[in-house]
Amino acid sequence: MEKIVFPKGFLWGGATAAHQVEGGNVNNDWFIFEQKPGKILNGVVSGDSCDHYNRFPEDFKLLKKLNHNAHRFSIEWSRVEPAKDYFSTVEIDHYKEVIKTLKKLKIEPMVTLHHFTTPVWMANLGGWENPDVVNRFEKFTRVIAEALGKDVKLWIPINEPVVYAILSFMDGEYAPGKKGFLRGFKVIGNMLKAHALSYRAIKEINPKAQVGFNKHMRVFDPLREDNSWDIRVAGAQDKNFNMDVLNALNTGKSTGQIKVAKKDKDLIKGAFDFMSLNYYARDRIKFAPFSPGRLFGKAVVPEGAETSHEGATGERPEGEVYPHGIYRLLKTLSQYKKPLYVVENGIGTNNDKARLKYVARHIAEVGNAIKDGMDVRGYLHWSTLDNFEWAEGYDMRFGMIHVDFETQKRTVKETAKFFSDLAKKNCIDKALLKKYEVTL
Ligand code: IFM
Repeated sequence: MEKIVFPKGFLWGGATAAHQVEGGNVNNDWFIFEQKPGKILNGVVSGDSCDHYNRFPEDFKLLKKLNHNAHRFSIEWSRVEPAKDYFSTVEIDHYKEVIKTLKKLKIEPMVTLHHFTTPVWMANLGGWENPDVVNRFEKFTRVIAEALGKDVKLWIPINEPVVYAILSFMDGEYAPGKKGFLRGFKVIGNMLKAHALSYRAIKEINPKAQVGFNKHMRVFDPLREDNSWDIRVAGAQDKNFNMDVLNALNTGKSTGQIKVAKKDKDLIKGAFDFMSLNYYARDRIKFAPFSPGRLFGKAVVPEGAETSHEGATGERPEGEVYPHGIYRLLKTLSQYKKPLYVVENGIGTNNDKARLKYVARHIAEVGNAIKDGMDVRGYLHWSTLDNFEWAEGYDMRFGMIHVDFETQKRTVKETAKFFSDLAKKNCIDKALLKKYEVTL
């Protein structure tokens, strides 16, 4: 095999989100949601999670040992602003310390400002359905950027806006558990505007900051390649889930169901310095005449295909493991002519051999994308630590590092060792693949 070499300075690391790892988050809407029966698999609550709020110094030292040079995490809005207009200096200092610790270890911080959780006070005002959320989020952004801005180069205002709108406001599976098609699109519109206000606020405070738009993308291919209905609905899902929000951001114009007010055109148009991709799996779409809510398509995993979160016991629909998908999506994102980062990619499984293979194959495809001229600057794995996987609770494990939630003991999995060797070499070569007994 030909060696797959990554550019000098390429970012290697992992990603987490506050509510999934910190523990003790009691001022956000997820905390309220978790207490309701039947919302989380096996009735668990996030509780202490990985206790990363207290253990971050040791966790970061471990990441350093594993040759990570970047780390994505989120700042919990409900900690920093636990009550409307009250900003906690204690919590701001906590995140200053988090960033200082990373910088000391020469691990580049990438900061997310909203990752699925909203302060209870904001949720009580209607959360992301209330148009005022955009001003509230901008205010929170300004407080953080003023306090921490000079030490952070890479920012992501909002994690996965479309996924959030679907799961939290259309399907009701995530907090705050609301349902409704139009409601979901209203939320995407508000998130797009909030992203743009946050983008401009961060740039005003620190013009050198790089602020990216985050998109969870899936590959939608027809289940039956020659069936015109499958082709049509797969295309519609790709447009609706992947492309509309990206094109609304790029042009500042309403696209598909996403409405952008004319007065907001200049605010939104081009409000991103990089695109950040979260990629997990492919959906093979079959025409489903009785599924209007899913644009008449249904995702079907072809028989014998590897699935993206084997080992899960939950109800979550599975996707098909499809490493070349990451290449195809990076190519799609290249049309916006901005740098690209993969900021989530992983598999929820207790089988670490399957994870290692998944990671190796996806990273190889990222390497191929770079070789073919795409400007990819980093790969951050989801996730560094096993953590609270939202409605799936603690059963679905995505970490490179195993966490025993009883004792808080961390154990490095083989995948983490593979990743560490790869980050150190900055390439995939025969010796690496042989050592970990993996084929591409
Ligand atoms: O755990 C989530 C994360 O919070 C957002 N992206 C997908 C991950 C795996 O489901």
